[in-house]
Amino acid sequence: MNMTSSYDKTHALHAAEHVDPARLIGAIDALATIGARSDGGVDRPALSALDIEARRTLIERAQTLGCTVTTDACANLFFRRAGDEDLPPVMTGSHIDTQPTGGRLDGAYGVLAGFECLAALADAGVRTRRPLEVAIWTNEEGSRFQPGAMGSSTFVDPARLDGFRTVRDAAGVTFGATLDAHRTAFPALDTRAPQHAHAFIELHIEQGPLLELADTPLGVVTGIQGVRWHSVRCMGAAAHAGTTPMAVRRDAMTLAVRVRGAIEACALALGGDAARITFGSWNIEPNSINTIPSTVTFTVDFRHPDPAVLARFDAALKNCLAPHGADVRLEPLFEHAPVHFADTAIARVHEACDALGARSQPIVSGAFHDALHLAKVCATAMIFVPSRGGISHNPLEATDDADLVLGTRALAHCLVELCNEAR
Ligand code: HGY
Ligand code: MN
Ligand code: MN
Repeated sequence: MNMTSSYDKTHALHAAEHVDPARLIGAIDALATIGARSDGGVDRPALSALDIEARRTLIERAQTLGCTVTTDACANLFFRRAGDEDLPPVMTGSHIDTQPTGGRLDGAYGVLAGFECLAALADAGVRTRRPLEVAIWTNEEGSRFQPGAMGSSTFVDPARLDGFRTVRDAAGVTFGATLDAHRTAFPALDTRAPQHAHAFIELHIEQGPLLELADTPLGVVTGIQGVRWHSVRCMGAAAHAGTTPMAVRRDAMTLAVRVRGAIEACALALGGDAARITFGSWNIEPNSINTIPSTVTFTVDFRHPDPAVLARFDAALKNCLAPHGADVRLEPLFEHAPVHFADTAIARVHEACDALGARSQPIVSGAFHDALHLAKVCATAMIFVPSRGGISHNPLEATDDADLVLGTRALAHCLVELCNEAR
């Protein structure tokens, strides 16, 4: 059925109605097999062979959907459906790299829902004024290479790429080497012409408990809280576990545990119930049962919605470390202020939820997302669906199929309305 190009509101609803539940869930199941863990989770590190394999399957699918496929210097992928007018596109998408013990939805859902919208538009015969572009942003998780959201960050500020290229993973591989390998893997891909988006809408699982507790199927995300990532390196002296008296030891782990406690106490005192402090990654040298640790390096991940608290945390962190002098070294890895999304984009999300007759509620994201960076250059907002038990970054991560489908229908409605905006 070929719709007229009048761009009236029926197009958005028509596209939403053509979202195919079986096709969406089938695509999620298929992608989850690439990096599948035996416990039902997914381990697909950024720009690993598994990530390349997943990208290859999605490039092939995009080509069957008639999309043009391009990439950029940070290995972001862009799948574009032409509009009637060559205006700045509306973008959607997310990431397909995962945590080591990740779930099958974090990031992947937003990318595959974008693909489902492309397919639903084709099935519905809906044309749009503007192009619609689905993006895969590189290294959103920041688990293999810090910081996170590197792909969307360089899309917005290309000058950041040179610094990112030198970052090394735990095995000593540079991010730049993986980017070069990606280019080799996809030699025929054209480079995307520099062009900012008209708007960006990211669909994502909430990864927390609030929507499920409120029994609300859709979250209208109004912003993202702020984040601080640091690495703390504690130095001691390797010595024999059996012969070295306790009084003369310089045990790096004893120092690290003391420093960790001080940082946690200060974060909770400053941030109260809204504070989120995590010491997730530890590296011990020489990591031997009978040698006193010479060096212990651990990471700090602090989140808070209030910029004043984040600023006070930065200062307090230095005070926590000062008493230990040169034995403790702090390295900043990532920081971003809290973000408030554009009211115009938030309004489109509200409109979509209402048009579908779905209950929704405003929510601020506890996790960061690529929308963090896109919000700097275009009207940006997000849509959340509930996470079962609020669980994420865990193989048990799950969302009811009905919610996954409803979120995708809301995305389709929102994207079509934005695509038909003349300015
Ligand atoms: O850490 C985060 O908030 C995101 O899941 N990468
Ligand atoms: Mn994510
Ligand atoms: Mn994540």
